[in-house]
Parts: sequence; structure tokens; C-alpha cells
Amino acid sequence: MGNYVCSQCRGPAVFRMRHHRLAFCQPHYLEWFIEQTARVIEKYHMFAPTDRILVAVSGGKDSLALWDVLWRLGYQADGLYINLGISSQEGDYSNESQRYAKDFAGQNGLRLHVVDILQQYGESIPQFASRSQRGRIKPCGVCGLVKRHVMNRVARDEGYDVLTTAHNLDDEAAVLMSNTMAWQVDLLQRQYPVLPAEDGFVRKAKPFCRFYERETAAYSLLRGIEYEEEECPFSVGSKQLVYKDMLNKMEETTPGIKMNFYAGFLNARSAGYFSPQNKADNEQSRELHRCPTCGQPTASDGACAFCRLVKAA
Ligand code: Q46
Ligand code: ZN
Ligand code: ZN
Repeated sequence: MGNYVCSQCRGPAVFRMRHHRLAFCQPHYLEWFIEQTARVIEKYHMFAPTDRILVAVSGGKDSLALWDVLWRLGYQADGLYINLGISSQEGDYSNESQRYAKDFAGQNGLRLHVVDILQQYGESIPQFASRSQRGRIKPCGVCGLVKRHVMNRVARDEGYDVLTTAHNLDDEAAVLMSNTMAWQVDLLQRQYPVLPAEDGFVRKAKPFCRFYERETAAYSLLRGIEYEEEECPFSVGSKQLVYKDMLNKMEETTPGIKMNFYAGFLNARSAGYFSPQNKADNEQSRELHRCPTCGQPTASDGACAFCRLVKAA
């Protein structure tokens, strides 16, 4: 870490953040990171100390870091691991990720819900994807649909007040860029650190949305959290990664540009730039019904997309 000193104690620093003009030793970085998370939770009114929180856990560095920070802050936070049934050349990606999530829960005395997609619905994500509409839907499309359905179902069935995910600034900036390039205004309207519960959907919050990925990675590393290092094999070549690479290149020459892009969007959104002009029209276009099969909200007239997928496979 060169000659940098900790901004707090002036001891040798182990991690430096150029855009914040801060560097920290290990204990002060862990402290700073937890404080910053608490600030974001408060700033966006994500949840209260008495709320029951469900943390979507993938077994990777970000989600285990989020779970770690939430329980250290004293929140009642349980985990949810969804086993997608994905394998890679390197090994059994989903089962190994599940082991990391289980070990973390066991070591810290935390409760983990596990939903195994293959066991519960008879097909893994790759199987669903190859059979759905004769393979026209890519695994990530199917996976997103299944995860959203399962997360909402578990959160509601088990009485949680809020579902948290570990999306970081790199994730949010990449999604923002993707939505902006296509001017998907409806998606821009719904991109925010917290979304209220409505129409059968549980409240959702992203407490890490203002942390760079390298900051969440540094937290896991310096805290000694053991996590699945392998990436999902289907993430290779995704549009998300292309946007992430572009943003990383821009960040190299202009430190802080990612944060400015995202924070500037949030300010514009708060100022009403992405609000629907005609609220009644917007509400009508999003009119939701209950799926007759699973009871979850859906914009379709009949069964929801998840139930149609499961039935078709
Ligand atoms: S897990 Fe699922 Fe991701 Fe794998 S199949 Fe795609 S969406 S890449 S977050
Ligand atoms: Zn220090
Ligand atoms: Zn349904």
C-alpha cells in the first residue's frame, strides 16, 4: 500500500479509495464500511431496527458481506440461498456456493432458508432454459424470473418486512447504463435503492448500492469471510459485463465517474425527471392481477410468467 497512512489512526494503510481521498488500516476500514452501510440504510429509509430482513445470499463476496454487516449492526437478518442447479467446467457451482452460504450461517449462528430449484420444481435453471420456448430464452432471463419469484414468495410466506440484495455501485451503474442506452424509462423509474412494498411485492432494498465492487471485496477479504470465488458460468459475455468493463475503463482515467453517473441519476430521479407524466395511464398499464396458480402478482391475464415456465418445461 506504498506510503499511505490510515486516515483515522495514521498507522500503515491496507486499503485506499482515491475518489473518497481516504485510506484505512484493517480495523478502521471494517469500521468505516459498516458505518457507511448504516448511513445508506438511514438515508433511503430502507428499514427499521425492528424489521425482519431477508438477505438474498449467493455464496459470493458481496452477499455474504451484506449479511455480515447487517447482523453486526444488530438487525434481525436471515439468509435465503436459491440453488439454481448450475455446474461449470471447474465444478459444481451451485452446490459449492450453497456450502459457503451454509458455513457462513453455521459459523455465525444465523438462519438460512434454502430453496433447491431442481428438487422443488423438477428442473434446474439450465434445463428450464433449454426447454423454455425451445431455448429462445437465455439462462439469465429464466434465472432472473425464477429468482424474483422465489425471493418474493419466501419473503411473503415467512413474514419478512424487506428483501435485501447486495447489488453494489458497479452493478447499479451497469444497469443504469444499459437502461439509458435503450431509454427504458419504465425501468429507470423503478431503479432506486429502495422500492416500497406494493401490490403483493415485498419491499426491496440495496444497502450496498453506493459501494464500489472493490470496496465490498475488500470488506470480505479483510473480514476473513470465505466465499465462492468462481463466477456463474453464464455470466461470461453478458451485456452487464460489457457495460462494467466500459465503466471500469472510464473510472481509470476519471476516478469517481461511476459514482457521479449513478448519484446524478438518483438526484434527477428525485427531482421528478423520470416520473410518469400521466400517473393514471401508468398505473393502468401496470395493472396487476393475482396468478390463479401461485397467487403472486402478475401483469398477465392468466398464469404468471413463472408458472407458465414451470408448466411448459
Ligand atoms: S446466476 Fe443466474 Fe446470474 Fe448465472 S444464470 Fe445468469 S442470472 S449469471 S446473477
Ligand atoms: Zn487505522
Ligand atoms: Zn404464478
